[in-house]
Amino acid sequence: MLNFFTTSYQKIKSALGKTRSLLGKKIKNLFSKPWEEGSFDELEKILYEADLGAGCAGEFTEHMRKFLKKNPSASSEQIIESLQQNALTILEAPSRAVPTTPAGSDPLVILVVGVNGSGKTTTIAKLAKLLQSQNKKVLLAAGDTFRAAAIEQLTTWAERCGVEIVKSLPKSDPSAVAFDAITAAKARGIDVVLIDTAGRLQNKTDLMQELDKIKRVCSKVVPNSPHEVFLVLDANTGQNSIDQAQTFHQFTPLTGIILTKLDGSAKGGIVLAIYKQMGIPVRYVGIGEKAEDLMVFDPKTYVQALFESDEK
Ligand SMILES: Nc1nc2c(ncn2[C@@H]2O[C@H](COP(=O)(O)OP(=O)(O)O)[C@@H](O)[C@H]2O)c(=O)[nH]1
Ligand SMILES: [Mg+2]
Repeated sequence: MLNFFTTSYQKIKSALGKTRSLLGKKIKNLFSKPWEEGSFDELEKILYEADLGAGCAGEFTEHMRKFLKKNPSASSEQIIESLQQNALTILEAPSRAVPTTPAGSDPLVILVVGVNGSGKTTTIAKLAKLLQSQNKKVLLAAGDTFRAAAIEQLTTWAERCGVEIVKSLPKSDPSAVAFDAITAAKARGIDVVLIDTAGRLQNKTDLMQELDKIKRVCSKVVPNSPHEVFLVLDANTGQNSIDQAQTFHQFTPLTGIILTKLDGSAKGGIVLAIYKQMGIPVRYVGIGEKAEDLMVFDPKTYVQALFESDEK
């Protein structure tokens, strides 16, 4: 169990446990054997299995080839460090995301999208809790009007976190909910509005167009809003999450990705593949089902934890 003093490094390290057992230990074993040509293929395979994606795994292997040519007698610690540095270079490359900022006293409007079950509603509760801890006044908009249960779920979270919620009847127009929520937020001096949406499959054009309508309505109440569009992705989805991200991005330019269920996923390397292929930053990671199980994504901590094996 995590205790109160657990650092964020330990938290991310433990959330990446499954991925690390695929990656860190295997890489360490690989580099403790005499290096030969076949080792490059082995390295690429290890990286691929941790879901870094073919492009990223290939690039890392190429990087290693150059590094070892220049530093033929590098220790395994130096090699790991060089892999970490390469990963950091990927995560710190310029991003394609263009968030906007609210003007004057306007609330910050965040639209949360993603497929069913990815963790949108839970993540909204977690974000609300995080923002509250920064003394922000938060309001939730129950924009997933598709199922009554979704509205109830968000209501329960709002009560638990002690934040305001604007909701409507099941099957009502989600853009009307967004309109009411942002209007209320402006009137009540709210700092951040978090809009939940129905889980949509990325191939359902009508649902994607509904997102477009929500966005148009947002910008009518607060110009340039939504300021952020977060796509929630389940880390277990692996490479398919790149397809999801690409399709969503096409319909609704994303400003960030929230990767949920990193705890228990062996595919934590997907963060690198997403960044490499999409250029959209992972902003937060979900590491459990409770309201406090959300972390601001920090590339340095992530990269360090990802490649570290337990034995020093
Ligand atoms: N282990 C774990 N479970 C999560 C995380 N985020 C969400 N879940 C669970 O995933 C399930 C679906 O979440 P929900 O928020 O309802 O997804 P939505 O359909 O996208 O709104 C719920 O059982 C959540 O408790 C996470 O970071 N870790
Ligand atoms: Mg939901």
